[in-house]
Amino acid sequence: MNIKQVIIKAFHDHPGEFISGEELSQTCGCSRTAVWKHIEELRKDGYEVEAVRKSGYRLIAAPDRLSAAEITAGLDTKHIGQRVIAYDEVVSTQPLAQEAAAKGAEEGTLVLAEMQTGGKGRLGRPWHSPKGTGIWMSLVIRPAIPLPKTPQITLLTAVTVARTIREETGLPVKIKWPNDIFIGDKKVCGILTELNAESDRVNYLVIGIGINANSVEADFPEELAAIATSLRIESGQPVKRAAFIRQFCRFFEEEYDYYLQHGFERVKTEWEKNSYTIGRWVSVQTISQKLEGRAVALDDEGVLMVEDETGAIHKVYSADVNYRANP
Ligand code: BTX
Repeated sequence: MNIKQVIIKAFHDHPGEFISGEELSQTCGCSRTAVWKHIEELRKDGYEVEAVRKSGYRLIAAPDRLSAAEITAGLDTKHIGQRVIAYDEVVSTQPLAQEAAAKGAEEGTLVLAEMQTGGKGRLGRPWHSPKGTGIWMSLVIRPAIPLPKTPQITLLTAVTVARTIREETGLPVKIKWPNDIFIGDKKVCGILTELNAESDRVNYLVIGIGINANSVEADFPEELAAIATSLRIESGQPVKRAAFIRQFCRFFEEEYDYYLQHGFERVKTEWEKNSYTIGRWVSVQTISQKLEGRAVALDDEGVLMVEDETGAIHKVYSADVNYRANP
């Protein structure tokens, strides 16, 4: 941690309290003048800090910016989110996270940006990522699992995002196969998992997560207005993005550690419980086939099972699913 990060952490550890210059200088291992200079820099970054002679410094308000210091201050995970690479504007966080992973970035590294000019969805689709409104982040993980199990990680991520939204906002969320989070009939989050592997060994996964956090209706272009929503639109409250990300990191680590030790069962149950898809009549387009039927369950590996009109069960590994009125 650099000195600014240490000061921010100290403020987070003492909410609403004054911390003396002397105490901060000891915590940071630098002079009181150096503390003062760093406080000035924090002010330039948008932090509102009160300074009172003899009492010290007190944080009045932190900016809603996704800096590494804001996210890691008070984050009590072992790995997930402990290293954050934060940008103002990027094309997409995905290739940056892949590059970091290829250079050895440790498990749990988060790459995020205030804005993406070329945010990526699945199958080359765009992901609209305007400035300062969302959570656009890519998480690097290195699970020791066989290649065919990697789609389970997308389902695990969806379950974790859903839980975080519920806990942080109280909103009712549903997961749409395989990786969209919906509130009502509108998408609030998309997940894109990319993989680097050799034969049967996973080197790393980069999980891209896009959450419309504080967007207002005017932030969505016309083509998204009817299909997209944000946490703020739904709850009427702005979301504290750094706190949201910390909570996501905690839940992800808990779920991921459990999964690595005990397998997929818990994610499967949780996914089915939160599913928008199970029980619905769907039309499925894979690379090789098109079929219609009722989505009945996930199998033990996380594959979607669809029962057609003849009662035959089809396994859907990777596909786009559209919803139909029940026949
Ligand atoms: P997807 O292919 O399931 O969804 C893309 C589709 O969703 C688009 O074609 C469009 O219809 C719709 N869409 C685009 N932007 C939004 C939005 N902001 N809200 C709701 N709907 C939208 C989902 O792909 C995977 C998205 C991952 C995004 C993250 S952000 C961090 C990381 N970096 C990056 O470039 N991508 C990931």
